Amino acid sequence: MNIKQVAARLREMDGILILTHVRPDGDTIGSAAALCQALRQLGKEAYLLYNPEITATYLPYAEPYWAPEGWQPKTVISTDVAVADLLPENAAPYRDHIALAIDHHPSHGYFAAESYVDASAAACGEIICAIIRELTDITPAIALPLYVAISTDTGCFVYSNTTANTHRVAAELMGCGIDVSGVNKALFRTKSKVRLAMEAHMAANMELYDNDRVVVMQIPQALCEEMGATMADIEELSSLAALVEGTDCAITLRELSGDKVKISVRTGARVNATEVCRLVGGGGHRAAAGATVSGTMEEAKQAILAAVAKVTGV
Ligand SMILES: [Mn+2]
Repeated sequence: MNIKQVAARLREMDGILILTHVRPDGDTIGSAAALCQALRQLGKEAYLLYNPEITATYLPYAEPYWAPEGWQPKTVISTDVAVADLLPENAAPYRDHIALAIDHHPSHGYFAAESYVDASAAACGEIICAIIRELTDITPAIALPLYVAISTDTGCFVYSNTTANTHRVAAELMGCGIDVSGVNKALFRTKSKVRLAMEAHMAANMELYDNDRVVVMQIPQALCEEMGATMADIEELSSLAALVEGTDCAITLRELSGDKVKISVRTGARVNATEVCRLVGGGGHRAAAGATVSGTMEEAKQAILAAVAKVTGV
C-alpha cells in the first residue's frame, strides 16, 4: 500500500474506532487524535478507544475523541501499535478485527488485515500527516496533536531518528498557526519536583558495564511509592540514562506490578537496540527499543546485559 491507497481506504470507511498502545506516548495519542479529527472533517463518525493508562500529559489531546460507552464501530484501525500484544486490555474484543494498522516500528507484527509501515519515519505522526494531506485541510485541530506526536518521538527534534523530513513536517504544522512554544515548554522544558528527585536517585545509583560503555538505571516500585510518583512523573524517564557521557548503550529497568520488568534500551551506532530487545522478547527501533519481561529486577538486568553482550560480541 502507498499513502494514496491508505487515504483511499480511509475514505471508504465509516464508524471508525482508532486504537492506541499500552503506556500511551505522545505519538500514539497525537497520531490517533489527528487522524480522528481529519476523519470527522470528512463527515465521518470516528472515535478513539479509551486508553486506561493515559497520563495527564496527553489526556487533553485524546479526551475530545473518546468513544462513548457501548458505541459499536464498523471499522477498527490502529496508530503507532507495533504488535497486537501492545494493545490495552479493553481493546481485546477488536484485536482480531483490525482493518488497518499505520505504524513506523521496524518490528511491526502485521496483525491487521492491511498495514502501512514506514520505518524511516521518525514518528507515526509523520505518516499520518502525509495521509491527512490526501484527505483534508490540515487545520490547527489536526496540526497540534501531530506536532505533539512528532516532537515527543524525536525528543523535540534531537534524537537520531530526526530527519530533514521531520523538520519539514514540523515547519508545515507550525505554519498552521499552532502554539508550539506552549507545547514545548510543557513537554520538554518542565519537570515535576518528584521527577527531578527520581532522576537524582537514578543517577546516583547508576551502574556501568563493558568498559563504562553500558549504563543501567533502575526504577524500583518502592522508589515510586516512596516519592508518590504519578505515571506522568515516570514517563520517558528512560531518556535519562542515554545522557551519561562515554556510554552508547543505556538501559533503564522499571519494576511493574505482577513480577514484571519493563526494559528500555537507547543506543548509539555500535549497538542495535531492536536486536538486543528481540533477544528478550521485545522490539522497537534501531536506537530505541524495549521489552517487558517476567522476573525480578536483577534477573531482568542479567538477561538484558547478556543480550547486549551477544549483539555486540563483547
Ligand atoms: Mn512512535
